[in-house]
Amino acid sequence: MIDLRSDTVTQPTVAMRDAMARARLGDDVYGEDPTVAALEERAAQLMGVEAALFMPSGTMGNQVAIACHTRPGHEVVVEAGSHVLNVEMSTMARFSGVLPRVIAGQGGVFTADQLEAVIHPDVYYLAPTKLVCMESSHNAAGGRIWPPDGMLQVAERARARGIAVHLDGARILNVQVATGIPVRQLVHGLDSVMFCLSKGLGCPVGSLLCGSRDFIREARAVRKALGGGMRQAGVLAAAGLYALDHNIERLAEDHENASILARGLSEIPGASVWPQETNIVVLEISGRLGAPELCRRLARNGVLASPAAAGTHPRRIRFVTHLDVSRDAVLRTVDLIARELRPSAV
Ligand code: TLP
Repeated sequence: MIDLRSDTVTQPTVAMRDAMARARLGDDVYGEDPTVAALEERAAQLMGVEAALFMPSGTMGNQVAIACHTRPGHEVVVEAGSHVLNVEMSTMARFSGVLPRVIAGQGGVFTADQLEAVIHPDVYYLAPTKLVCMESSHNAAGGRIWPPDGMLQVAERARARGIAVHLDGARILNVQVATGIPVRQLVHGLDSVMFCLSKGLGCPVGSLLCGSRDFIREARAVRKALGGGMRQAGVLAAAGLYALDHNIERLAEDHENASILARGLSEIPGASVWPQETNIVVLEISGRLGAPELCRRLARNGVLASPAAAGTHPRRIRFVTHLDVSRDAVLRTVDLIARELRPSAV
């Protein structure tokens, strides 16, 4: 099987499993797991912030950040296609009691002026705008990178209005590798950043929430309240340390494979491809065959891909490259799709 549904499907390598098996462990709820502590310190250094907290998932990382930056009744500014808005099961309403204020961005990105336009003035009868969330790379926009200058401008405008800034940086290390800009520079000046180990970095589980020491102290309590206190979690953190040592630079291969895939698909009649910047490729198909049917046909031939945006768009398919997908697998995928979309086949 060639599994292009997501970069979450990667299997830990033998070397990663070996690092996990050798990890020194303790009870992290007591603050006694040395491997978790080492990972958190490493993540904080990488992001250029004071502290970090190991999270079971990216969703929990984002939602704990929202809970810490807001109080019930506040508004959170998000982009229309963002993961926090669309794929986290309304958790910001469920757990934090906040309302999303949605901006329709372009390619997942909005401007400082668009932000300014939705910030409520400070009057008692309007909900206070307290947080803005950005996402880079942007999943639903096809792995698009939020241009670093634009991100800085949004953050500065937010800060000038007393609004905190959180980055859903599930794939921010893909952005570092694609742009060549060190991640600590990309996230400079933000109040919190979540990044995932369980995506292109190849870990079985885990994300990190990063920010100031005070923010992380509060986040630790909220994580525990949500049931996210983990015990001998060093066995998972060891995978994270291994990934930060070995799997960042190799993301360039995933980007290269995604670009080969994008180029190959764009040459197929009846297919068009969104601009590809990192490890996600979105294909749009015209003709009689819809995305669900094409995915079924691909699966029968050993290639897994997902209808994009959880199937809400019937003609879009998302492909994600990762460390278990070779160049050869990508070339075979292009050939298969070309065959399936041949006018005589559809
Ligand atoms: N994304 C998953 C699915 O939920 C769509 C995927 O296959 O891409 N932020 C972003 C930008 C994400 O893409 C994801 C996961 C998350 C947060 C949540 O991470 P997890 O799955 O660890 O809760």
